[in-house]
Amino acid sequence: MSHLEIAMATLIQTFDKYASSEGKRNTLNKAEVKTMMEKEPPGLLKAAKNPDDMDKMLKGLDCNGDAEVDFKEFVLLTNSGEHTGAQRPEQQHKKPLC
Ligand SMILES: [Ca+2]
Ligand SMILES: [Ca+2]
Repeated sequence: MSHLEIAMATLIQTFDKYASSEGKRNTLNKAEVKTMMEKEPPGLLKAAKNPDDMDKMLKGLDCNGDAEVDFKEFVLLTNSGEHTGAQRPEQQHKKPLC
């Protein structure tokens, strides 16, 4: 497998692990996002370091406004981290992620 495929497989596994823990199995609710933030290594989700950041991030992530993060939204989150490196999210680009 290529690096990209491995990265994608890891994302899917991570998403599934937390998304299936409560409520809908194919979306992360706020509690599931929080658990993921706490348990996963910081490299995966560098955007959120404290609960306030997480709230903002969750709002920004939730493209379709259903208060849960589906896999597409989750991928946008991890991609935004990849592209920006140390930059602050509000500086990366003017338009929303979706
Ligand atoms: Ca869920
Ligand atoms: Ca959503």
